[in-house]
Amino acid sequence: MRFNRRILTIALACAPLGALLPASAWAQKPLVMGFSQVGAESEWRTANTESIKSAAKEAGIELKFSDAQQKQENQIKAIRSFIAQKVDVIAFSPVVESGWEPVLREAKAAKIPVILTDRAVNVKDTSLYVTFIGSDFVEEGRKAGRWLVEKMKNEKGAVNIVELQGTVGSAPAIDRKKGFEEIIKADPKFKIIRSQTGDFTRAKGKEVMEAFLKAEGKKINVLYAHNDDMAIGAIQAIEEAGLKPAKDIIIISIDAVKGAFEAMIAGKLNVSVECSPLLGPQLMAAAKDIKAGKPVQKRIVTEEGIFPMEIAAREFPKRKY
Ligand code: GYE
Repeated sequence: MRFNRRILTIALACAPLGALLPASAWAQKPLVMGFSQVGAESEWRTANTESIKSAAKEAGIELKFSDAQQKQENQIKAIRSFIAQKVDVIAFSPVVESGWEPVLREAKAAKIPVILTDRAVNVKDTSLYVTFIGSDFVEEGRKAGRWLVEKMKNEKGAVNIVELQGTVGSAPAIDRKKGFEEIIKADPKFKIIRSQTGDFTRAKGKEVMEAFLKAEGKKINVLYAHNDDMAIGAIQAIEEAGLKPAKDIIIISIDAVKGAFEAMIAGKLNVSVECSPLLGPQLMAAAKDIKAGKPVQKRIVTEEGIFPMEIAAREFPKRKY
């Protein structure tokens, strides 16, 4: 009995100790981040995952990483589990733009800040997330369009374009289409004759390109692919159809991953617009700032360029993804 009372006394004496600890001692406690990734659909995504994991390690942030296999329901489940685990920060790359309000409201009610990386969400209440770190996809589409307009400036006849769209409903698919169309519509000779999703993967890119070739054959002058992986898949389909990629069909894509540089050096891809997947360091910095109560910008835009095949060999050794 006496022994028990002693334990109780010690416990009570220790209880308020935490509150008396200096702030620096609490700062030692690693920040815990729950991250819900889209999947592993492309070379871009692999580099993005790698960037996030290594940046977390470097920043001393404990990362709970979850792969959604390109399914929104899996992302919602993961976010709910992060809320239940009371993580310090939730970050995610939303596979599609819409349908996020309920789960984001749950995170807000639990007072867990949310950071969006890579892709945006379509919500009326923007207080549901703290910041969005990622590329300007509309501008990427415009860059692709501007390159094509310049390339075809002496062309008098129709320019028939086929388009391989990214995942249906995803921010990059919606925005890259919008930006590209905005530029090419200035000249009616540019016509998108077929447009279909290839879900950002090589396999689907190849499959859909085969269908385009079957339906349109030699009428196709240009392929605009929303990412490099789909373009690489399509290149195979074009070769198997007995045509020369980048010559018989001009090919434009987005991301500028290593695979695209290899294709450009081999003379099979004309141009790739850069989209950097190396978002890890910015994400970890933002998470730390948020936890420290520092203000963060609502929108953090990644800086990017464009790489035509003529400079691919020179640029290749400098590429980090
Ligand atoms: O372009 C594509 C990936 O959201 C920017 O997703 C990203 C896109 C990227 O699968 O390759």
